[in-house]
Amino acid sequence: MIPKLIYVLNGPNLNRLGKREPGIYGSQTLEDIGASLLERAEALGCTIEMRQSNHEGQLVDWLHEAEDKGAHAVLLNAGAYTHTSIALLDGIRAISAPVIEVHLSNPHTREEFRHVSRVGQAAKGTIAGFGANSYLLALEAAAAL
Ligand code: DHK
Repeated sequence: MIPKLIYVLNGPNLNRLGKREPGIYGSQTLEDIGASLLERAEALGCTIEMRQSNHEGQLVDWLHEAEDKGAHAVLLNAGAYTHTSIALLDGIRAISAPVIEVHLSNPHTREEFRHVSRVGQAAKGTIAGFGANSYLLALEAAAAL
């Protein structure tokens, strides 16, 4: 069976995971999360393409790339662009692959400006608040689509 290709796109400041506000985002690095995803992906019959950028346009380009490469789904933690980026909202709408919004923290329990999600307006669904485990739960959901 051909493995399902899952893109995992990470936005600004997520390259600082492990050092960045560990009380909110936990102690695992993005590399740690990538390693756990890889392991789980294998068991689920998926392959993972994981990326991180601090630049909005790069994330849009990768959404298009995911579509062009025939991705089964995209997991997207757009960091702060979640709350501001109409370019990402349009980018999600511009592809047919389902996008699952992922967050380590639960933005709804935090500052008011985090309560709005542009990404969430176009996402298939959202998994938030489970720390690094949010990514694994999102992968399970993506594999089951
Ligand atoms: C990550 C960020 O960088 C924040 O800007 C979001 C999200 C929440 C997270 O919890 O993964 O507000």
